[in-house]
Amino acid sequence: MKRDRSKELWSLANTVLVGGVNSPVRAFKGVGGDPFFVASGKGAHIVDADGNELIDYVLSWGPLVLGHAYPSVVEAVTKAMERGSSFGIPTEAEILLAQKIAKLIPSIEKVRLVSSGTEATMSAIRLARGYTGRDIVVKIEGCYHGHADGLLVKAGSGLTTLGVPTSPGVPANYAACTLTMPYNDLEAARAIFAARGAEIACVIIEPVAGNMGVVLPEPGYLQGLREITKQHGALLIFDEVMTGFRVALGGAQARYGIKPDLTVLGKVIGGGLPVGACGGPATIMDHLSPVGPVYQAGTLSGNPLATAAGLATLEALEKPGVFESIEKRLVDLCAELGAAAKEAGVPVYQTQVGSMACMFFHDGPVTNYAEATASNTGHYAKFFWGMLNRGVYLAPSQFEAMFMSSAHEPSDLAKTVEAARASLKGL
Ligand code: KE4
Repeated sequence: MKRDRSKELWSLANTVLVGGVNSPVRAFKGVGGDPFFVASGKGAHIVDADGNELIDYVLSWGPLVLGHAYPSVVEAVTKAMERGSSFGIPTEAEILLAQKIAKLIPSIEKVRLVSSGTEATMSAIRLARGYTGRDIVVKIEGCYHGHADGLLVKAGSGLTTLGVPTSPGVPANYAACTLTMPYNDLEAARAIFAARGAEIACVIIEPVAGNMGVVLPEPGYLQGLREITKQHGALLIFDEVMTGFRVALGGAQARYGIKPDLTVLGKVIGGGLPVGACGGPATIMDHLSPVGPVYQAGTLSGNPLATAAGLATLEALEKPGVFESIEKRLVDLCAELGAAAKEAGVPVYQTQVGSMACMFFHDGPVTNYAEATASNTGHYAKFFWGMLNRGVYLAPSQFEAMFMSSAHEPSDLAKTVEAARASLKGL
């Protein structure tokens, strides 16, 4: 596949952008080689700078659940732009998006909109500390919650891909306020709380882990965390930046029937524009400024363009049958990919829930970070390039998720399976 223009852009990018990118996962370090540059996207397809058309299963790392340039989203953002892109003054659109979020996610009574998932998790942590008067945050090894200082401890996504799960630059005394425990391990949770329960402000977790590949909660795990946190007066924060509107229309909390104290959202609620959100009961949320003392702010928080894109996306997604049809497409595709791996004699362990999935090059099971990181990343890299050279774009790391959209057609899925059969051979 010709990539001359991408190569030109890549060398140019490296003269002025650190590592040639504005987010590390885009640099293809997890699969080797150089990234391509994208020129446009429509539906399930993207076109790179050399005119190669690719079926996209990354979808901007999750936001584009309707595919690229979805007509009603384009129309909503265009109209909003014509009315002015930002005011720093309350607008009706912010109310409408917050109402939609609160309607779809019952544990959310009040919302604070921000401009990224990182901002949302950072705000939620500060709120939990302010609300409880406690300092310690507990996170899960391999979960990723954006790049706020205290959360870059044993984190997933790009940190795992790049082999630096705990980032330099975070003061040791601050990192000491973050404790970590393995996913799916209630004994570890009980031990941490037995030792330090009175100091713990919150547990923050991706209810379905999506940043060490996709790892599902074992039966009873989330309920156990809910009970332990309640028993010790700590808040349970569900980071649903990725799982929100992907694991279920009401998020993982709806699928697994768990009511967190705070929920963090992003990605899908911006429809491809910068939106994050923190939400929960008013009794907690009203501790945020200007009602309460916990300060939180943002120039572009809730801006008209992003709220227009997010609202149009959720309105299209909540239409009867849309979410289910996306999930069905992914279930069918995963079955075919598993069959292709079996046919090729390649050991894989597959996970899928809602419209997100993962194929670990691993005998299985994969239930936590230690198991996920034992995957054969060499096999993954070969598979990635085999698929890309056959017109299918998967996440450039074993430790990310595969996403489906409502725009993927049966012909896309058939082409994907054919490419997989060829790419799995000889691994
Ligand atoms: P952002 O700050 O990137 O909008 O959101 C951070 C974040 C928070 N929580 C979860 C569960 C997330 O998955 C993310 C961001 N996800 C990564 C990909 N796994 C974004 C891609 C990137 O870093 O470029």
